[in-house]
Order: sequence, then C-alpha cells, then structure tokens
Amino acid sequence: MEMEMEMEIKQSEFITSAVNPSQYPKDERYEIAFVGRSNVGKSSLINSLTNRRKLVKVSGTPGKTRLINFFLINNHFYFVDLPGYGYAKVSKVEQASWGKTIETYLNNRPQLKKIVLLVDCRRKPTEDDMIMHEWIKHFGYDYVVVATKSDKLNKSELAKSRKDIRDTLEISDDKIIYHSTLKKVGKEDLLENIFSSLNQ
Ligand SMILES: Nc1nc2c(ncn2[C@@H]2O[C@H](COP(=O)(O)OP(=O)(O)OP(=O)(O)O)[C@@H](O)[C@H]2O)c(=O)[nH]1
Ligand SMILES: [Mg+2]
Repeated sequence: MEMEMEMEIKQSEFITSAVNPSQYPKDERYEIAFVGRSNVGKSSLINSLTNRRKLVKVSGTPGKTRLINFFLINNHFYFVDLPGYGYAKVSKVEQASWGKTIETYLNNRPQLKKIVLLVDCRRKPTEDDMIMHEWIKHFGYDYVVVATKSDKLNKSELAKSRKDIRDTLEISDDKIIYHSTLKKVGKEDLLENIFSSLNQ
C-alpha cells in the first residue's frame, strides 16, 4: 500500500528569532516545538531531522540560546527551537526571563501541534524537566519525549534509563523515543511521530 504522507524533510529555512509574541511569524502554519535543558541536544536534533549540518548552531557554550527560533520546513510547517532551561551558570533572573519566554509562547499557541520534550538519557529527568512536563500537560499539548545522546549508553544502561524516564515522568514506554545524532537512531520514528501529528 502506498504511504499517503510524505515523511521526508526536503526543505528547511531559518525564518526569525523572537522573544515576544509580536515577533512570532504572522501566518498560521502548524508548529512543532523542541524544548529541554540547555545542552540536551535540541539544535543537534533539529539539524539531524532536517539533514542539515548547520541549520541551527550547536553550542560549545551551553545556555546561549535565549530566543525562540522559527524554521520553516517543506514550506509547510515550522520547527520551533525554544530556549534551553536549567543552565546553572546564569543568574536566577535570567533563568526566570527564559522561563517567561517559554511560558508566554506555550500559553496561547493554537497552531502548536506537538511538543518534543528532550531529556538527556544519561541522567534522570531533573526537577526542571518535571516542571516542563507538567506545563505541557497543563496547557494540554500533544507531546513526545526524546531521550538524547543514546550512543553514550550500552544496552543495560539504556534499559535503566528507560525505566528512570518512565518512572520519573510517569509516562508509558511508547511516549519515549531514543535518539542519537552519531548513530542515526530514532530519527525515522520521530519523523513518523511528527508527521502523523501534523495530519491530525
Ligand atoms: N554523543 C552525542 N553528542 C550529542 C548528541 N546530540 C548532541 N550532542 C552534543 O551535545 C552538545 C550540545 O548540543 P546542542 O545541540 O547545542 O544542545 P542544545 O540543547 O541546543 O543547547 P542550548 O542551545 O545551549 O540550549 C554538543 O556538544 C553536541 O555535539 C548525540 O546524539 N550524541
Ligand atoms: Mg541550541
């Protein structure tokens, strides 16, 4: 049987950076947002999904992305790279202002079809991850959890990681996708997940 939807990213383009809603794109194309701790691998994941090495800057210094970045995909929908939270080396005031930026975006975004919540597979989801997860549920968005950097763990460590994520966030296994930019793991599953939510 022929697939009805095209699950390939053929085109990706940086559109704009924003802090305030007045700076968001004005059209109403659907959006897929990526959120997670600073350094978790958001930019790398977007580059991997779009087959671009440098669409998004991968940071040597964590905590650099203070803005919301919008990328137009296949001229059809946006990938939205949200600021990374929880970077200890910035002041509480700055952390709070990023939190505000994220919350303002999430607060009223009807075109937001799915949130990709990234967690580092090497550590238990943190307090910040749990708060983010609660926000996502509170606002009622559809979401998937991506465990990043899976190349860093062996098989038994991965099993433990899966249990940690499942138990900490109280979610089922089918909500978690393991991904590695180095080993090309999880990319097809995630693309399928994203494209199917765009078609709902
Ligand atoms: N081994 C490995 N390293 C990865 C993977 N994904 C990302 N990294 C590394 O993790 C670091 C942070 O990656 P970024 O993509 O910049 O993370 P980010 O979440 O965008 O960070 P901020 O923009 O600062 O919030 C970089 O050194 C990446 O090379 C992966 O799948 N495997
Ligand atoms: Mg980044």
